Amino acid sequence: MGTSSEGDRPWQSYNTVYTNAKAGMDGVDKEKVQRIVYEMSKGSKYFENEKRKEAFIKLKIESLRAQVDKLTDKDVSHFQMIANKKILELEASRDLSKVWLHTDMDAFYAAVETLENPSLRGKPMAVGGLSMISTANYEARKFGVRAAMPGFIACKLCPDLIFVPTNFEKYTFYSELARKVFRRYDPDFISTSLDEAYLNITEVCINREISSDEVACELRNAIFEETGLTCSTGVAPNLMLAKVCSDINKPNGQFILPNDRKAIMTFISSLPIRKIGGIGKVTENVLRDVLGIQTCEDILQNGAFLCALFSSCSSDFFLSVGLGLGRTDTPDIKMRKSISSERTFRATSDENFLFQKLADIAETLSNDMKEKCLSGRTLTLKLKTASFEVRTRAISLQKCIHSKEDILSCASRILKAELPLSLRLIGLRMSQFSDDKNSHVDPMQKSIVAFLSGGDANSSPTLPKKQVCLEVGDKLEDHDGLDFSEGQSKQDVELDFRVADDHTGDKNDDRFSLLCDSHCSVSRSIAENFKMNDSYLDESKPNKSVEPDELTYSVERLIEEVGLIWVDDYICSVCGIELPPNFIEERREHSDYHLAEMLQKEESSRGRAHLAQERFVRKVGHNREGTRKKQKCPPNEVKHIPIEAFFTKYKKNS
Ligand code: TTP
Ligand code: MG
Repeated sequence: MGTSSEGDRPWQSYNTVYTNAKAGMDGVDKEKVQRIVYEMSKGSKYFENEKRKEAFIKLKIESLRAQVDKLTDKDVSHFQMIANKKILELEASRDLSKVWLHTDMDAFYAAVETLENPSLRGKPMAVGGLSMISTANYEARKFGVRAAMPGFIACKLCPDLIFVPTNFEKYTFYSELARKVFRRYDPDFISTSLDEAYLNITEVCINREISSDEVACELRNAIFEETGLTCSTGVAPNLMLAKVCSDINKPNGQFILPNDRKAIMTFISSLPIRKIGGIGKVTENVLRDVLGIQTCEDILQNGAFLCALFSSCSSDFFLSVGLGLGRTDTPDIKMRKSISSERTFRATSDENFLFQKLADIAETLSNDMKEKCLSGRTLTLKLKTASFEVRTRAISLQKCIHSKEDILSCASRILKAELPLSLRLIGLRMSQFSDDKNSHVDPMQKSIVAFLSGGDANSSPTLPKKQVCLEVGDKLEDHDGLDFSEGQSKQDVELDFRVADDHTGDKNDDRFSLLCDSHCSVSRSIAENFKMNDSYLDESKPNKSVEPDELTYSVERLIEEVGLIWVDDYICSVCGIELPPNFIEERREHSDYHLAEMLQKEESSRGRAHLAQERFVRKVGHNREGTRKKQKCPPNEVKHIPIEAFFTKYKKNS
């Protein structure tokens, strides 16, 4: 962030996700982008929030530096021995027998829109709107325009930018076409978002006696033939490296890393740590500023310090990155946790229409359940109101049901209690199936924690969360393992990613706190802002120092209650932007963005305290005593100042 020591170019140290390069942004004038982003944000609540985050990272860095300074030579050689031992053990686990391919569509949403409207070809365009864009084509990226950037900043960077609204149905359609191709190569492929997947192509290479290079080429051609869209692929011995590789020759390219230790170590040696999934801005800054680590090779050279400063889990993770190790197996996930169906439509309060939709959904759900021989006891109704507020209401039944009539009868009762309402989406989800031996955790099921870590998910002790379960080859974003009715959001999944191999139960675990800092920093800022604006947080423990998991959990709840949840683990309930679960940093940034917007609304209604209070209660859905209130007030009662005005207003005043 800008300080006096940065003289007249404070933007040079202003790094948000907007200034972070994506594929196709190599030649971009980074300083110009930084300056524009800085100038458009300066003085805003968003900017203040960024500053708070920076301050938090600085504190973390200072404290770690102090720890380094205290280490004696004897300490260092002790930790060097520990590091050497770990490296030997990790090295012994190296598996070079698998060939993994990661594939990622190029400028996916933008490419779909261009396919359907060829007049967009060659012109800078972004999918989204003035408040937020989902992605930009490669022409727009040359100007520094990128996904997760507010559209009004993108306009400033590229005045000729064309905006196209998002159309999720289209992207799902093309994604399904691509998945049909993936299945030919690996029926158990792992899909992590609509546009990317991991395929184990080991057997294809062996059975057809062709190289991984040829498979990658063939697959890309097949995807192009089926969809008319290009993708990029990476091939490597593990999932972590395959993902890094698919980004190297983007767009419409491929990169093959051979199953050879020497080749891997050479590749890894100059690789910036930020390229590794799971290493975000906070970790990058901390490792760089405390130990001077920039590349994966630097990690190995700092093994002793990493072991001294961080927990065993964290240092294992860092060292495995330094050795270019990653998962090599497909998760063995057999059981489904829930099944759902939903429909989106133009917002309406016509009750005949809504009940007809409900009947259609109940029929689809019932048919799907019959097909899979399922019968369930918990029915959840999901509603999205005209103002994008998402509500879920769950009902637990005495017996398991699966027929359309039974489902509809229960669902109708729940829906009736919510009406009158103007709705744009209705969904039904059935869970707690009759063959669930243990209603919450089936030992056969693995959470994403286990999937990424290869460990035992059920032993992950730190977070009070449920588990998300997948079926082999099923798509991540479609799964409903979490029960919203119990006050948990699917953002837990992101935390799982971050604490992937933390099974120690040690709440002081450094890696946990380090890797969760990014969450906590947002979390804290949200919490702090709430403290400033309304003492929402539990007043019985105002000065308690909160454990990271506890803090994160309470803020997860807070975010959910102020309205931001990731519907279907994909769609922001506040603005409708789609943001896959693996875009951890973008999601964090996005939450901050809404936080800033929300604070702006708070400010704009200052002086009308009674209105603000009413709105706050309405938004949060709770009164002070914590009982849920039904939302009945019309949504636009309080004047809404658009986010772009919010940014500029503060600039003028500064
Ligand atoms: P990405 O694969 O990250 O981006 P991309 O496919 O647009 O471009 P490329 O892979 O060539 O770099 O994301 C896939 C889609 O996910 C993207 O087209 C739109 C959506 N998305 C969002 O909605 N919000 C985001 O912040 C990001 C990063 C992506
Ligand atoms: Mg992509």
